[in-house]
Amino acid sequence: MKKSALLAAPALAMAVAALPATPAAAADSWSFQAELAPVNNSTAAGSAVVDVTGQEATVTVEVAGAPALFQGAPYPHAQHIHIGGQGVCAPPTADADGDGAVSSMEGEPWTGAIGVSLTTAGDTTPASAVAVDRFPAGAAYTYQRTVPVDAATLEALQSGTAVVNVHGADPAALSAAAQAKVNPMAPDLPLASDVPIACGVLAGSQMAVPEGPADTGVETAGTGSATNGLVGTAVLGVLVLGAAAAGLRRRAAGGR
Ligand SMILES: [Cu+2]
Repeated sequence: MKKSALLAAPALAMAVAALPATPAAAADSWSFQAELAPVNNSTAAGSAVVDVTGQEATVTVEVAGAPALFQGAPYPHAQHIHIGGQGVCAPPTADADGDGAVSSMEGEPWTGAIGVSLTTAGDTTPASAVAVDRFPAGAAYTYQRTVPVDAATLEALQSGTAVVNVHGADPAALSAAAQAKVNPMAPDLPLASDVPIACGVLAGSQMAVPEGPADTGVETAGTGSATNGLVGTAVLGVLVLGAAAAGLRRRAAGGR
């Protein structure tokens, strides 16, 4: 019995070693999701999905409960993928100047700087951080656009440190001190236009699936795991064949 197990083991090990390379078609595409939760005492919330293929990402952002109007017009809500920080939304304690609001600048050590500006048209680099005429506006919206992603943004997404921030607070919801300040990135606008109202950390669904022999189950979805399932069956086949062959050899040697 011991001998047959030993004979079967190398065949299994070889088959398993080939597993991680099998879903090669999925190697340059990933999906990331974030639940956007209210920050800075806002009522805004929603979700973000970032589907990366190669050097492009289709980004979908859904927001509801945001301030509707700003100076009588639909309130433009700047939205970005922040990268290079700690990969968390800024906590209330990030309010360094004590005005009751955590501005983008104050939150940057946590969220990171802007990697992608999720504009509705044109440029999507950090240069468009406050391009208020090219962001979705109003109390609720669904945004979808395919944008370029650079290496730094892709790295942040893959390491789980990319953070989606939606900006544009209701001035009336801020303290008098915060209301009196200007947006440091656009001094003709009030600080309120900069203050984050919803935030979420992007987590990769595919990244959560570990590669290796343990991942041959049927619980996970997608083409990658379907392939794994097939390979898993093949591994089992190899094992059965190996054991059968070993059994035959053992029987022949034993003479029974
Ligand atoms: Cu931002």
